[in-house]
Amino acid sequence: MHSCPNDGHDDGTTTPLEGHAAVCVAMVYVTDEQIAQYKRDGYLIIPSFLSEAESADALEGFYDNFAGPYDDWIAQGANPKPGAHGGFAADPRKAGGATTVFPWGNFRDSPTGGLNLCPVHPDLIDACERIIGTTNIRLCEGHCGIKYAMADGWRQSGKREPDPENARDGYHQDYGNNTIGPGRADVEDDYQHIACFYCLDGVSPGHGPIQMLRHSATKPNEEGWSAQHASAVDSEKFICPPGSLCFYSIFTWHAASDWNTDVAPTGARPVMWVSYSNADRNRLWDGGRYFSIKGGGNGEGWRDAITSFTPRQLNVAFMLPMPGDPLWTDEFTTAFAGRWEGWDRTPYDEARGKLELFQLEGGDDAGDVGALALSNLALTAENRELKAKLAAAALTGAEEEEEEEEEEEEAGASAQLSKL
Ligand SMILES: O=C(O)CCC(=O)C(=O)O
Repeated sequence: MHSCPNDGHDDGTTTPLEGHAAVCVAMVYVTDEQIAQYKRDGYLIIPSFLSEAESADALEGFYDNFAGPYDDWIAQGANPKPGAHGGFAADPRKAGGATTVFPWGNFRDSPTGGLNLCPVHPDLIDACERIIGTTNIRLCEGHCGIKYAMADGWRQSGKREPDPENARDGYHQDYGNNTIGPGRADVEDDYQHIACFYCLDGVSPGHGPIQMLRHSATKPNEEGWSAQHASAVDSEKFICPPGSLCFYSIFTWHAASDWNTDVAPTGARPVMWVSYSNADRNRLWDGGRYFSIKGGGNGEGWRDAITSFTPRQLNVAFMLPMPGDPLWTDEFTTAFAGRWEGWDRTPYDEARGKLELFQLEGGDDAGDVGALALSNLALTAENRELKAKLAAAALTGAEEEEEEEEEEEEAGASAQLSKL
């Protein structure tokens, strides 16, 4: 058993503190069983994911950088004024203006790292690596939001909820804002893009808890099924102590809920959204804030760009791999086309078709596809072999062409001679 400074989780497991990681044996805090549960249910709630000290520091960092607590909001007039994150918020206590997105200032020199620890907590990184199945992952998102006690179901974004006229306030999946990738049924998730909510303060009944719907309760193909309806029996409210974390996926159905001032007349619910995705070369389109719909533009802008850009323009703008990349399986291409009506899938299908033909025919005729695939294939291990084959075939093809040309020239010359 190692001994090293740790942050002492409630269940006795430990995380080495920064600066000691190299000499400590890191413990797995989110267990394999919990990860299996996450994949089975579509979400996983870990109460008190942050230690008490981490949680308190993060909350102070939240008030300093993003928005003050309920008392500040009341003291400032509790106006439903436009504030941070497109809704209502008290002024931050220390930052000049509300800072919604990671990274934040550590104004108090917090010993645990303050608000910035949340998105890059070693236990979170460790769990995300194991869920995604690689250490090559990247943080895509870390941003704050707050909801204050307000009557009549007002939410932080400034809308009433549940809002029958705006389905986005009901049960929904998050992929629409988090990725330009295709929509999927939650059970088809490939777990390459993880979303999480931190509740930085305790959430009690009445505090507008987020509601999570288990995979097993989602039956989108069943006639008459609606998430809204299913939630009445099957959803779990994220009621928790401070510093709790809920892993979910961008395809998990979930919803906001009303703040209930009868039950909780005062208070606030500060949260942080965090997401991670696979950082493989051909997944870089998937979720980094500046390559997601959350990062910029609007729905119309994204639709216009995706349906009018050439493959190369899509490649430089959003890191969408070029035709010929292994990402563009028939299934993925169809799903992508399903999301972006008007997107031209032809170059992707053609390149895949040529590659398949090439592979089927044992690489005898590299032709155009050889050059195309050579320039577009990801330099991953599984592609190296194919790349070498293509190069060899392209070489053989060129030699054969040269030989053919020489033969033709010789034949032409002897025909000329025989005419003389
Ligand atoms: O904060 C909430 O109450 C709901 C959040 C939500 O549904 C979302 O971020 O997708």
